[in-house]
Amino acid sequence: MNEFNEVIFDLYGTLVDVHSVARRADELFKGRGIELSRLWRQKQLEYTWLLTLMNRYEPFEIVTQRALTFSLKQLNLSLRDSEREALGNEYMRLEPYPATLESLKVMRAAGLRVSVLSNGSEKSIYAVLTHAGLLEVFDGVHSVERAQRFKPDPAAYRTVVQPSSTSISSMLFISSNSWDATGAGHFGFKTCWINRTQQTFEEMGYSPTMTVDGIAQLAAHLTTRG
Ligand code: LAC
Repeated sequence: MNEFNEVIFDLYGTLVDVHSVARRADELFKGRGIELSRLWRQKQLEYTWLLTLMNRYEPFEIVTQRALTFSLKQLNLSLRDSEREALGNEYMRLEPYPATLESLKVMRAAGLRVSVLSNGSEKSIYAVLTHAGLLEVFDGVHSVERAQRFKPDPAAYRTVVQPSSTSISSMLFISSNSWDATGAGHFGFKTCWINRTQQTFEEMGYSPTMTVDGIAQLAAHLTTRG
């Protein structure tokens, strides 16, 4: 057995690809889908951080819609309200990364408790996991809405630590977002950074406990170590 009892996954960008929305965006604005998708994701994250710094909270779906509205304006792209809302709702229909379901099943079969902790509202997390065909493998679904603060606020990570849970040293927090792995590490979790596309880890005085190039590598690591 390895040292962990529970693996806690971030959702957006870790289990499902936020840039799945670029395809739909590209149908609306030929050749500009990925540009829109990147700005939209960046603004969405900035708004979560800004809200928490201001001691304010709005559900993630609203933040996502506001970030889309900003990004369209910034890029001089226009959509009718109903089209903008429909594009925003694509965030409920994101595609899972390859090998995600199989790898989660391998971890669960090895006796690990499998959870998700996301900035998404509980409603969004269920919608995304259901669409991606992943819901069945999760033992725990945790939304920061309980804390009304977004990651990387420590209160957001604390929502996953139940009074009944085993010690946090037996939990591994996994994210592809290096700022999120950094926040989780500062909170006290051991962390795994999934670096699929050779990104650079944040320079904030923290290094993840482990780094893998995909979820299959993580599953192999956690289930074959002596
Ligand atoms: C989430 C974002 C941070 O799922 O990716 O919480």
